[in-house]
Amino acid sequence: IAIAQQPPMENLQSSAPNNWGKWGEEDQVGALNYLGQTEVRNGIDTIQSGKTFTLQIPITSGVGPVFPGRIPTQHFMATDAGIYMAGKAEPAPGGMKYSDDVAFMYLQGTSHVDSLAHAWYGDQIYGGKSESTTVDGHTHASVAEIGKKGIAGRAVLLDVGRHMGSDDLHRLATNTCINLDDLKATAETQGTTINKRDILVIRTGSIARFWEEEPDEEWNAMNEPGLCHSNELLNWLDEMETPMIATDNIAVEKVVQEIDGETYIIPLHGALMRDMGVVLSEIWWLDDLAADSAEDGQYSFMLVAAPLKMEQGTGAPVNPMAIK
Ligand code: UVW
Repeated sequence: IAIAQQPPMENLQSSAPNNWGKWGEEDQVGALNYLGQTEVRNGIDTIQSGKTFTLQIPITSGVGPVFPGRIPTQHFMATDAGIYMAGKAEPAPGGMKYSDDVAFMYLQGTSHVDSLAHAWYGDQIYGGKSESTTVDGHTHASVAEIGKKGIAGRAVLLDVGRHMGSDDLHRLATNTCINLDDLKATAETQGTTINKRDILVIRTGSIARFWEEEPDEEWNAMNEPGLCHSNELLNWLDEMETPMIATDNIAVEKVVQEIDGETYIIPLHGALMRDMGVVLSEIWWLDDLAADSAEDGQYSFMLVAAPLKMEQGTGAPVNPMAIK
């Protein structure tokens, strides 16, 4: 039986930035170390009107945009008024009644933050730790470490969907690659200055397709528009000391990428998460924030987000908040 040769991520990444050891051998939060008190104050300085936006998609039972292989959240009522109505339970002394509920969910099955141990190539994860640290729960760089630190700082919305997409829906066509020049051109059109250590929030406009009854093009995780791998992009992100990239698509990047005649699946996860320690966060709802930014011209804001402290988890849900 012929075993397929794996695409050579090692070669692809051989001249790309690597931040292993930069924040100590035992570091678990990578480029989030760039976010300190100064960066939080820089975020606060952007606040003008006090408008707030929550950026999580709704969690709806049985329905939701998920990466192939995952299923949407299943939500069940463990207790509700049915037990009282059926005479199976009495109200508590004093007359109070209550309901309880349970969810089975992929922790990356909604807007979520990935741990730095979530994806890797070869036999090492972020920081050079062995891939064996992921077995039966992450003993290094779990998402709980990001939950404990929290994410707060100045963020910029780069509405690439509005800049490069269709005029009416402000979204990118499926399979569109977003390159560094596109990010820079979007910032220039918006009049946005990207500062060092800014959190990058990139809007493709794509995720809305999932909920449309008659989508202009059917939503499909594998053909969503997203960032594409290039050393130019990686070097710029490294120079900008980018702590985190958040997007409204399924995987930050275009899932399938052809590079120098090779096919790669999520190569930027290898480059950004494993090698550079840049935190990735996906499936955000950015349309309301983007519409407001298009109206008032303010694309920088205070971002506050903390994933749930799922010990040993590879990812966790998040409901980020933008404050303008
Ligand atoms: C994968 O890309 C496999 O997962 P996520 O989109 O959560 O990073």
